Amino acid sequence: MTTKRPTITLVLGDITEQHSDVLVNAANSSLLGGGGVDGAIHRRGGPEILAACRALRGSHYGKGLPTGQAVATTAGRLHAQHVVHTVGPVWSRTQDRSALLASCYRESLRVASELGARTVAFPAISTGVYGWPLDDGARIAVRTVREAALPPITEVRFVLFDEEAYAHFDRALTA
Ligand code: AR6
Repeated sequence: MTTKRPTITLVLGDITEQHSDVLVNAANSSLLGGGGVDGAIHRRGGPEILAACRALRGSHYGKGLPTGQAVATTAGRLHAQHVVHTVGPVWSRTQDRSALLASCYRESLRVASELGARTVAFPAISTGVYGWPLDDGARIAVRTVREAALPPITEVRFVLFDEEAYAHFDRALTA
């Protein structure tokens, strides 16, 4: 039997306004918050998420969550069951870190599927503060999600914050 691959959809908007079983956070390895998506998720999700992140630091991730890995917490007040936090790589001109970026998408989907999620919403990981070029970031995101077949996930939604990011994902999807 072949496993059905999830449908990929694109949305222009703010990930914190999405309704989805899992919302993915573009976090940093401290798990203690930051700017961009991370700041917005903690602001709108409320202190429960930070408390859960602190607990993870105290238990499994004393040294922080390594780049390319993913871990779940409560979604607090967000319209989701869980937030999955992943740490994207910082863009480098001299080093190819694309395997780590792909790993963020793959590991987030693996964690979401273990939680029984049907729908997963992603931001464009690493393409903000971490400086990854949008065209390449979009290609890696789409390619990695396309390769994944992780039941019960049926829909993967990329939530793009501006027209430029949306256009890059649209191009990657139709390529
Ligand atoms: N909804 C959807 N997309 C957003 C939102 C939002 N509310 N806000 C920003 N974006 P970034 P990174 C887009 O910087 O590059 C944080 O400080 C944004 O336009 O959030 O992985 C963390 O703590 C960009 O396209 O994440 C880390 O230190 C994309 O989301 C660091 O930034 C990712 O931008 C992680 O940097």
